[in-house]
Amino acid sequence: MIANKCHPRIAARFLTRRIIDGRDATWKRCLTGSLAEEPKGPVVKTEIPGPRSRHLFQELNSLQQASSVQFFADYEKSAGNYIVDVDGNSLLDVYMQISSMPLGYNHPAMLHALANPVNQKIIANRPALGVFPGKDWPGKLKNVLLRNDVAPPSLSHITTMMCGSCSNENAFKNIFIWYADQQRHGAPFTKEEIESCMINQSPGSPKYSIMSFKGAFHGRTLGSLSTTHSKYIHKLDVPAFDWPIASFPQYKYPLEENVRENQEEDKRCLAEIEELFEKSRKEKKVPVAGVIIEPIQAEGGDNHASPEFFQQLQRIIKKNGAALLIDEVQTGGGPTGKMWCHEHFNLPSPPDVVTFSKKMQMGGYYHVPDLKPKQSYRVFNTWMGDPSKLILLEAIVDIIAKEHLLDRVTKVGNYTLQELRNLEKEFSTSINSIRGRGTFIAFNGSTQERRDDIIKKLLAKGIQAGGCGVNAIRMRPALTFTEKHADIFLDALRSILKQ
Ligand code: PSZ
Repeated sequence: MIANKCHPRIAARFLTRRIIDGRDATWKRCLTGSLAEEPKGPVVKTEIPGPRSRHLFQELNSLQQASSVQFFADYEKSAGNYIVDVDGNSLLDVYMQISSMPLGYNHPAMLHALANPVNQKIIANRPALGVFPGKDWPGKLKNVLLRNDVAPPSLSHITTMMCGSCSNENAFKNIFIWYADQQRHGAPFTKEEIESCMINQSPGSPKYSIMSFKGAFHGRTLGSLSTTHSKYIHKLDVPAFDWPIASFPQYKYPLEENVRENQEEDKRCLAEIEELFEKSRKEKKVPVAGVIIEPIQAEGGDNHASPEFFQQLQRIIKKNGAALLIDEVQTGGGPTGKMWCHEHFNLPSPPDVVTFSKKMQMGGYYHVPDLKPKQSYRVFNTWMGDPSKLILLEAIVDIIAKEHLLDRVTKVGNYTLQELRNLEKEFSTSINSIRGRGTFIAFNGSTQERRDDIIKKLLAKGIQAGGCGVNAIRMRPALTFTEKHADIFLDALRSILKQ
């Protein structure tokens, strides 16, 4: 990887000049490198949050509930794998805006795409995509989101949306519409259905459900929140659908030493899923129209399940005439070493729906042709996505392909996992359960306090990491994360564990 010679601020200045006079070509030189120039390593100048962050916090907190803010960033100065805060601290960012920055900060290819005058018109004129899409929209969908090396294998249809929550929310609706159409065997809507739906009563508003899993996170809008079960603070005081919730496998690590127990765990969960299908239909009379599952439960603590579990799950779902929705909001876009994590599972047929957001820049879902609603305006909103985000995604997927970033993710991920396992051997009383695919990696602190303490000390050493679940520390670096960055993380972790 060639480091770019040009600081992002200088690049931005050239970009502005180019926009102003349209003649200066020197900006191009600034944008040909593949990474914005990164610091050589983390630089910590103040405690974090520092005085400037604390000052801004007071200002923001007087306007809104801002207690979740960790520090204020300087996005002009941030570069590649490093986030720079307003107090001048440069932090190696292995969390990347909750897993949503595929190429790190100020990637030249993304800045370049934004400077293109054609793209500026796309950014300035945001369409209501469901009614007035631009002339290039079908082509863009085909060439970016449905590109062979981007779309999940064998999924030919796409609905674009805004965020992860609303992608799941609309995918649920899409599944219910498909399910209802099957129940009425394609017959037209009845007068009773049309009238009853207007007052939220059946048969127009049917009692169907979406099955989800304990520990899952699928977002915070009302329908999605009913399928989220990671933390009470997300849910408390908010009415929820009483939909079935199954157990997600809880494995013992290391996997090689616990094969039989973990297979038993798969069986236990699969039996429970079969039972819930049965009970929902027969006892509760709320049939399950779809099942939503993360390929790796992320917010819930980086819980993995085996390919065999997912294959059997798909079999059970098909047997029950329901749809399988794989939520790849956090796993999609390459961090597991494949564009989509479910590609690791060798499913006999494609999942019915795959939702995405985060690294894909824009929300939405891929789906099988059967799920295309028969009427217009069934799944719809004003924006239905954002063409300006597709400009960025186009630049991103080009770089992923050109620089073979998925192979790199696999290589760096394997290296990091191996080194973490070595650390675990040495410090088994502090960390355990090393797990991951690609650079989508996590390990547990021996207790929640130990986990929190490690994250705090990593930050003091200039590393921005994140927690998940009860006691896990997770890595969600950019796809441009290298062994060099991994070593900085591992050295810091080692010195913390040694203390
Ligand atoms: O606390 C929060 O709201 C967070 S922290 C991390 C997320 C949300 N992740 C979002 C997410 C996800 O990880 C999965 C698997 N599915 C859906 C979502 C919701 O996406 P957004 O946040 O874009 O609505």
